[in-house]
Formats: sequence, structure tokens, C-alpha cells
Amino acid sequence: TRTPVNVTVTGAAGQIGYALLFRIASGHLLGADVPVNLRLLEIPQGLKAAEGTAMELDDCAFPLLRGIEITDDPNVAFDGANVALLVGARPRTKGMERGDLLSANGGIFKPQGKAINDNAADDIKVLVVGNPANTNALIAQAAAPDVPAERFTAMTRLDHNRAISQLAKKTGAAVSDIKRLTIWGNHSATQYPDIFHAEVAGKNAAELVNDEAWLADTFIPTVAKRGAAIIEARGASSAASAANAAIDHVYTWVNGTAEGDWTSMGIPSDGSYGVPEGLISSFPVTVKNGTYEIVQGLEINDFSRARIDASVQELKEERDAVRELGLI
Ligand code: NAX
Repeated sequence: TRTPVNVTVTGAAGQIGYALLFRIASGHLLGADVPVNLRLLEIPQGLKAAEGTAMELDDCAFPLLRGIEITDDPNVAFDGANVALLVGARPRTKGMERGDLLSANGGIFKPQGKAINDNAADDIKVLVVGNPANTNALIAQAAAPDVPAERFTAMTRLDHNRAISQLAKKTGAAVSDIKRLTIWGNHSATQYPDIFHAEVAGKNAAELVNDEAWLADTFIPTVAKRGAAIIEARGASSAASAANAAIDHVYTWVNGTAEGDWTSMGIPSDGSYGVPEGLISSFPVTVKNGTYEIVQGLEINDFSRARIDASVQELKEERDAVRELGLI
């Protein structure tokens, strides 16, 4: 029998947490044969609701769920953690400046990064979902000097999945026919969903679509502003789809990408494609044996270059702002 994997989820009482925990416990995060221990981190006001969710998890009698611990102490939550999903964050409220947002989130992600540094298992893998995800991941990573930087990642898989779905609709293809799509840059409105290297049933997607106006004026803004469209329609931000993307991100990181395909992850740049080293930016990656690698050698045309650069510029500005605030 396998040793259970310790999975820590922060913001466990929130709406993404509610959509996420049941799928982790039922084996979708790591695999149908991998037992898990759940560690739920919440702030004191969230503990009671987290207890309620834990009661429901008990009531599912999931065969793979070996234990649930609920705490408001990051040192307890990350003790021996193998996988950490950092979902809880401080949302932007009306009238809040970017500096206020970054500093409020620094107050969350810096101590969590330190607690990961001090307590997590050697093989810890971290996914930051809470926004601004890329820069929150950078803050946590900077606070964890003993953990290899590449273990800190930010979620752009929801953007990736949204882009696949939009491209499938446009071309009339099945989502399973779409491969090699890339999200570049920041998980924000500046992100760049790139179809120039994507394939639809083996054909180049950009050539098949052959409509740069649709790309520029419909596809890219639809993907980049999908979060706002969901809020407008549902009266609440994306939750089940965000949880699903978090599951996909970690599952792929652990179990690998399919031959001939890749995925998108926000990861510390090694300088590839002109993205300054150290910025946590989204790239096309392949994964094998639990290790990801940036897909190299893609030709970047002018259309793509301008959009990647704009999103990376925003990441640089966020990094400079958190540096100035003493958060990294
Ligand atoms: P909710 O407000 O429903 O839940 C957040 C939970 O986090 C709350 O229960 C809160 O008590 C808890 N929390 C706050 N500070 C905490 C701390 N220091 N330690 C532990 N828990 C803490 O938000 P939800 O809809 O679940 O969204 C969570 C985050 O995901 C938000 O930052 C949101 O912006 C972000 N998203 C990121 C996406 C992505 O693609 N990267 C997409 C979906 C989502 O918008």
C-alpha cells in the first residue's frame, strides 16, 4: 500500500476550495490509486466553514482520503506537505490601488512561503491560484530560499483550458483534437493565448483559422476577459472551472504531458523567449517524471512578440512594486 500524499489547501472554506477538495479526495489530483491526507488552512473566521466542509468530506467515505486536519497555523498546515495549493488570497476591493493589493497579499504569501520553507517535505510542489497569482508565487518563492525555485508555480491552466474551448468552438473540432496551445505571461488581462503553434486535429490552428482580426479582436479578449464575463453571468467568480484547472495543473505536473502535446504553467523564467530570469511567467511546458521543461525553439512572430512583451512588462512592474514594498 502506498504512503498517503500530504496535500495542503489554503482558503479551504472559499468557493474554489469547496469545488476542489472533493475532487482531491476522490483521486483526481494525483491518481486513482494514491491515498491523500488533506490539510486545510484558513483564517480564524473561516475555520468553522472549513469544519463543515470536512464533515461533508467524511460523509463521502472516499476510500483514498486518509485524514483531514484543519488549522489556522501555516506551520501546522504545511508540515510534511508534498503538494500545496495556495488558493486563499486577498481580493481586490473597490477603490483598492495595486500597491495596496500587493501588500495585502504579501502579508499572506510571505509567511506562507516561509512556513513551506521550514516545514514542507523535500519534494514539495506549490501551485498558487490566489490572485495576483504570478506575483504571489514570486513572493512565496522568495520567502523559501531552501526550496528549489522551480517548485513554485502559478496557475494559467484555466486560461489554457478556456482558450482550447474557444478554439474548438471556432473550428468545430473536439477539444481533444486541440494540442500545443500556449498561454504566455501573466494570469491577468494582459495574458497572451497563442495559437500559432497549436494544432487542430493535426493541422496548424492559425492557418486553419486564417483570420487575424478574429484572433486580435475576439479570441484573445474573450479568453483574457473570461473571468469578468463569468462574474457578470454567474454573480460570482469562476470556482468549479478554477478548481478543475488546479487539478489539471497538479495532475500534469505529477503525471506528465502526453507525447506530442504540451501545457501552460506559470513558472520561474530561465530567460527563455526573452522573459527576464526569475519572473514567474506562463510558458509552454512538457512534463516528464515530475519535472517540467520549457518547450524550446518556437518561432515567435511579431504579432506574438508584442503581446508576450506587454504581459511580461506588467510582470516586471509587479515585481518591482513588491520589491519596493520589501516583500521579495
Ligand atoms: P473566496 O473568497 O471564496 O475564498 C477565499 C478563502 O481564502 C476564504 O475562505 C478566506 O477566508 C481564505 N483566506 C484568506 N486569507 C487566507 C489566509 N491568509 N490563509 C488561509 N486562507 C485564507 O475566493 P475564491 O473564489 O475561492 O478564489 C480564491 C482566489 O482564487 C482568489 O484570489 C481569486 O482571485 C483566485 N482565482 C484565480 C484564478 C486563476 O486562474 N489563477 C481563477 C479563479 C479565481 O479568480
